[in-house]
Amino acid sequence: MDIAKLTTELDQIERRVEDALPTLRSIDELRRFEAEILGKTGPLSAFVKAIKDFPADQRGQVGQTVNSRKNRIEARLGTHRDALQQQAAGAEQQAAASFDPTLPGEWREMGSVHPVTAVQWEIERIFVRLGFTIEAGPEMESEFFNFEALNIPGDHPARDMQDTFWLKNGMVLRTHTSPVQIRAMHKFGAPLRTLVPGRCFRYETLDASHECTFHQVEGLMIDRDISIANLIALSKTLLSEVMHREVELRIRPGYFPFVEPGIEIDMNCQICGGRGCPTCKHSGWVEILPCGMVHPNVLRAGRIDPTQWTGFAFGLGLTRLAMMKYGIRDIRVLNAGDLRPLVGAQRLAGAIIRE
Ligand code: FA5
Repeated sequence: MDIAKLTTELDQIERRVEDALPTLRSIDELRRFEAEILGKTGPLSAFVKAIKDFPADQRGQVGQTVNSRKNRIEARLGTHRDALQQQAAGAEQQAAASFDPTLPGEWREMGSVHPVTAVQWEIERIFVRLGFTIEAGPEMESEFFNFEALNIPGDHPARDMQDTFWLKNGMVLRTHTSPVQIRAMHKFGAPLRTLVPGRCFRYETLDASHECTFHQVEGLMIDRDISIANLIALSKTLLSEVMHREVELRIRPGYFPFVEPGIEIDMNCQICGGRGCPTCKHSGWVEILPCGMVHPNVLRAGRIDPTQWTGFAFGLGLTRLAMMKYGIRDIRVLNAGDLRPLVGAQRLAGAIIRE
């Protein structure tokens, strides 16, 4: 390369810089351009490296030319940086001066928890106040915990009460939260107060009030001299606290092999006010809280002495309670993944959580 060609190429670089400056509107853009022109792999570094290839008598002049052009370009970019920084400071000042703290804030749509979660948290708060611990158990459960330990042996007709998903490995998807009763007894012994919210699975025909995946909350209290009166009083308090009003309940005998006596507590349907609708299968009542006194065989399976201790257990239909609370007519919308039918309920649920 000769000096004339070098000068032409330096001219071109300077022109490129001049052309680019008006398009560089932010410090970031400027920084990127600077790196392109002045960086190690840029054209100016290549010229600096090339100085040594010129004949010795020309090197001084070439060096001077390259350095002075480099300084000029650096100065030009520096001036542009100052201008951009001033502009940014001015814009900030202007924004601060035009900020009106009396204007109403921007409305942002709030997210919310799922209605079932909202009711679950509410129930947990009530029971934690009463000294209950919150437990969890596995959703894939052994036949022993799901049935046998709950006084439902293999040949017992009560196995047909809960349509079961059997897995290839011989386990089941738990059909109820009751297996955690036994797990909690093994873990804590007596006395014991525990609450177990959780997902359950049944091979059901779906309708407005039956899903194959739904939530229950198991409650278990074991102590000395626990009676069915304690259970009924607690159930009434629980349901009216969750619904935030007195609710009409119907108590009738119920059969579950793991309790004796067993009772069913139904709530009058909050969707139709008890007149009858598809949600309550036109009966005016919704099965919500089956419960009873823990069967001695179950206490034994839990390694608790039934001559010393008594207890009650319940298996609240959490999903159905959430439907009653938020006026959700069809259980299928809860798991459908379409948020639109849930929006109203979720707003209410959000309000409850923020209370
Ligand atoms: C049981 O699951 C017993 N483990 C409850 C229990 C626990 C009784 C402790 C006594 C002592 P049941 O099958 O009735 O019982 O179910 C309990 C509640 O879960 C029902 O009242 C209902 O509200 C709800 N439920 C049951 N099946 C479904 C379903 N397919 N979809 C939605 N909710 C359901």
